[in-house]
Amino acid sequence: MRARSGRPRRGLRPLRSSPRRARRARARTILVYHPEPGEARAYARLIPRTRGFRAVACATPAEAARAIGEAEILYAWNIPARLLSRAPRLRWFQNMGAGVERVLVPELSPDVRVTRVAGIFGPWMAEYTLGWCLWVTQRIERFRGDQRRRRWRPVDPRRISGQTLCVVGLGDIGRSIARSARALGMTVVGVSRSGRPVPGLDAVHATRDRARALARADFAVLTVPLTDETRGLIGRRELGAMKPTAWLVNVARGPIVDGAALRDALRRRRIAGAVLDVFDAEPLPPGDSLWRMDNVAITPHISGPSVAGEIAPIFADNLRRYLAGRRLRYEVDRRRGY
Ligand code: OXD
Repeated sequence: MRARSGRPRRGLRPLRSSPRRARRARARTILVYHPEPGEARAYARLIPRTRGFRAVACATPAEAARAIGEAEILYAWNIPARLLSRAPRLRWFQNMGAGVERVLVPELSPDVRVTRVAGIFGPWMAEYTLGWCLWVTQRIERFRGDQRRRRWRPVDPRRISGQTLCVVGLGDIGRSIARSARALGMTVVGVSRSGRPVPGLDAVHATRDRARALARADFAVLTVPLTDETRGLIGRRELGAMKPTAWLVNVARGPIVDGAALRDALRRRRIAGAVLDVFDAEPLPPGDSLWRMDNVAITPHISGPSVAGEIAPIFADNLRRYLAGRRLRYEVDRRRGY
């Protein structure tokens, strides 16, 4: 998630956001945590005024450590896990992103409800995925290189229409990518736990048959959450099943792919290349061999940016539900991990 604040919407009045004020007051506390101060304030400003509550915006672990003991609601991105064991009043954690593997840690009490963001990243990630697929089929890298050398070397682009995209993970993000790919005339095959058919997809395979789905792909995109079940989901066997002309796009999480198997497949050109937005370690260390591979495109975890203005309505709706004792939207099943 790359954070980008949206403008405060009209009608929402800013909440006071000083940790000291919050500690003094008796009001119930919504702790807003984001490592970028401007973002923390932007998210806090967009919380609807709610009687009896105040929002405390924190951008450093030290600030959050002072306020977390009071927090009943945590609205956060990337809060250090150690702080979660110091939150005796915490009842609800609204994550500002889609993936919750860093939230579901032993430090978080099992009684805390966790919600995530869904329904907004799909269109961003569809544009990212298809943009990079078109980068391949339109041979953009080659023509830009030729331009830099003032070389005139005609070669036809390839049509993306008719190519096969394999979408591994058919949650809202995967389905959004699938819809956009179909609109460009691609054949779309999916992989899901159940393998149940999904309208608009040409075929859906169960996870255990993922190698068969990947074998059909000209492009494969990973959109599954990181859980015990999906760690290492794409390894030597799956990469070995792919066509040597196929590209892998990872917008999910680095550890879903076996890193050694991926580097090996890329080095030996077992697959044509990879577009990687996520990594085991982020930022990707400067010495990592992926930086040097000419069949790898690297982006710094930006495929699904969190924009405060897009996430605010989800939080506001959940806050209303929380106060009314109703079911929260996008509540995480902590046993399943998403
Ligand atoms: C997220 C992310 O989880 O961007 O939303 O990584």
